[in-house]
Amino acid sequence: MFVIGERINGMFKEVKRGIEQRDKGIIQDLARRQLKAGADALDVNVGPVRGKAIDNMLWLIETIQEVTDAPICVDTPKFDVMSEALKACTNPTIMNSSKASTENLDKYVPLAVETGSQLVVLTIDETGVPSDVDGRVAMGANIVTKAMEHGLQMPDLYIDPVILPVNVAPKQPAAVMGAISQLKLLAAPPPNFIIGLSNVSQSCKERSLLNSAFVAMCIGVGLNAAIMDAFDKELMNAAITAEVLLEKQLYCDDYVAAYLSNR
Ligand code: THG
Repeated sequence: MFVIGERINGMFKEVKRGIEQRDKGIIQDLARRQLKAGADALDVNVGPVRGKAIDNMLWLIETIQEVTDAPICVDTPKFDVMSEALKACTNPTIMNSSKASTENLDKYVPLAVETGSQLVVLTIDETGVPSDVDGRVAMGANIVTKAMEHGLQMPDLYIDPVILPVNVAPKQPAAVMGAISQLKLLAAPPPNFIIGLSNVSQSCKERSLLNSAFVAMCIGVGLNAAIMDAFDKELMNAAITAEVLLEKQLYCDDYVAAYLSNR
C-alpha cells in the first residue's frame, strides 16, 4: 500500500498558520512525523488560502525538501501552480491531480511524461463526478487510452474514482469499489488506484472506523494507494492487515512492526 500522508494541507488550521507565518517548523515536523508513522509520500496542498497559491506551494515544497527525500504529491487543481511546483521539486513527484476531460488529459499527461512525474487522474469531467460504476469505468478507460497515447506507463498512472462523504452520498463507496474491480482488468500491467480516503468520513462521527473499514474493503478489490491520515494508528494497522490477508505482505506474528520497519 502506497500511503500518502494527507496532513500538509492548508485546510488544517496549524498548516494554514504555518504557511501564513512562514513557520518552517510546523511543516517540517508534520513531514517527519508522517513519514515516521509509515507514510511513503507527502501530499502538499496550500488549501483554501486566497492568492499567492504559487508562492505558498513553492515555499511548502522547499521547506519539506530541506528535511526529506520522500516523494511529494503536489495537490492543486491549478495547472500553472502544478507546472511551477514541478520545477521546484528535486524529490520524486506525483501530480495530484488532473480531471478526466480530454482537454485536461492532453495538458497533464505530457507534463507528467516530460517531468518524469507520476500522475493522478480523477474520474471527474465537465459533467462532474459520475454517480455510478459505469460512468467511472467509461472515464477510466479514456484515461488509460490517453496515458498510452502520450507514453505514460501504467505504473506511473493513478486513477482516482473519487469518494464522497458516506453520510450524504451513501451509494458512492460501493460505486468506487465496483469501478476499481472493473478498471483493474483494463490494462496489463494495470494502472494504480488511489482515493482521498478521509473524504468518505467527512462530517461523520466515527471517522476512524469508517476510514479503516473502507480502506480494507477497497484494498480487497485492488486499491494500492491512498491519501490518508498516517497518524491514525488503527487506520494504518487496518490497511497493513488487509494486505497481509491478501498475501500482499507476508504474515509473521509481528507483521505491523515488520511492515513499518521496512519503510
Ligand atoms: N483525491 C485526490 N486528492 C485529494 C482528495 C481526493 N486531496 C485532498 C483530499 N481529497 C484528501 N485529503 C484530505 C485531507 C483532510 C481531510 C479530508 C481529505 C479532512 N479534513 C478535516 C475535515 O475536513 O474535517 C479537517 C479537520 C481540521 O480542520 O482539523 O477530513 O479525494 N486525488
